[in-house]
Amino acid sequence: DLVSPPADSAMRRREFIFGAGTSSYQIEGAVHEDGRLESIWDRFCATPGKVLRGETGATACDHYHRWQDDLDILERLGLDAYRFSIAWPRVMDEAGRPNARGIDFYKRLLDGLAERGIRAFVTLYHWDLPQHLEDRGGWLNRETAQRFTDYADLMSRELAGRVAAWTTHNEPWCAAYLGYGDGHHAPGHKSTRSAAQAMHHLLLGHGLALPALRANDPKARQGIVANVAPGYADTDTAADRNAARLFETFQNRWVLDPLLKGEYPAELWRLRDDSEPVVAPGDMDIIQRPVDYLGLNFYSRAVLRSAGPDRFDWVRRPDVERTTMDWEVYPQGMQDLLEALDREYVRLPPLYITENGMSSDDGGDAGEVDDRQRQAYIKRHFAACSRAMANGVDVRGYFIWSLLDNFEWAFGYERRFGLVHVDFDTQQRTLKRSALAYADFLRERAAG
Ligand code: GBH
Repeated sequence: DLVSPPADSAMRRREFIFGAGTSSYQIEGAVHEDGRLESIWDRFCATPGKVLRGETGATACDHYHRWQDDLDILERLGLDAYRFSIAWPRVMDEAGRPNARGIDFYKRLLDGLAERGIRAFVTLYHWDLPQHLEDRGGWLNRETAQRFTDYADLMSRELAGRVAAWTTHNEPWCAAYLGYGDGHHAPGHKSTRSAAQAMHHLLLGHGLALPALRANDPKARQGIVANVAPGYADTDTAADRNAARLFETFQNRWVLDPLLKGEYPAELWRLRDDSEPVVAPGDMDIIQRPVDYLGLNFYSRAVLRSAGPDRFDWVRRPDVERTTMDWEVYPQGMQDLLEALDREYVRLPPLYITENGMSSDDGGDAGEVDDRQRQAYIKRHFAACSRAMANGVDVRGYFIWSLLDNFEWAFGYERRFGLVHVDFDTQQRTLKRSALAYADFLRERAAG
């Protein structure tokens, strides 16, 4: 089969978790139902020019109504775990009071997973901030970290006992930098100073939420998910090697250093003339509170060359395999990065690959979806992860992004990451060959 780790891989051990992931705004739709409030992504999508072809998450995969079918697909695939996110605007009103109808949706979903023997990895924040909080400054307002803690406290009280692992934030780098720095994501601010401040408040919210999650749901694991990418020097010169290092500071250390070392890398504030965030006394101790695990989302690598002191440029290598996102397929990068993080961070907790996958043109036909590029992509990344594990890196699980073709943020519906094809006219789901091959491997592992 074409989607499986190598025969001798530690990933074949029974306790290693295989799953797939989604996020609320990308799949749920039903944006006006059961008291859901507006999110920053509803507002961003309604702003002309922000999302390709003006597409929105208003319907998406209609998962809010089709969740049972989607759980049946998870069961059919034989997955150990499902990673999804809760839509904050569904579960609290503007005064911070619980919205029972919204919360009930997630209770039904979690019960449905339990009935099928599938563990839940639940993300609290996958970018859909309630718009009323953005109207008060969003992540630029320190108060939002406190509101996030209230939300985490409420969810972990309501859903305690049903969740295997809580994730505070998905990819703070994207939420901070794409949302407040370059403006490609909601809420669409463009200022590097804002990005640094938004990042600080996101991380502060993470740290503040941890004690509540632990107290309310002591059997669950608590962690955070970061997007990471290794940087490679275009040429073997000191200047290009430094450019690669600066990229990794910007992309990886900006998030991982405060979490695992309790400090921001000082050189960060020289890159692109960023300015330091306002940090109150004690904040860094809150941010570096221990977590049970770190989730890593891995897609590609970057190749960099120097563009002067403290400056780097991306280099587009010709003649390499790419996905329809135009991201290079470079599995070796996963092994290199995992091993580098293992060397770099003394306090590195157990790891999960919480996202890995690719977008491809799989054709719009129902019936058979022949996505052999995805099958090969997954298999090669499984092998890279296995090599890192053989060299001592503690990886506990692996989630493919994504279960379903879905709303790919600023790119709308054209970039298809799913193991399962979705026809967005009919909402018909079709398992792609990658999904069938993944299921074959999981069945074989369960039997053996
Ligand atoms: C994830 O973000 C999101 O969590 C998910 O919602 C989304 O659907 C999925 O990925 C697919 O986009 O030159 O290596 O730096 C992805 C974060 C950050 C990954 C920027 C690619 C640029 C390529 N992305 N990164 S690289």
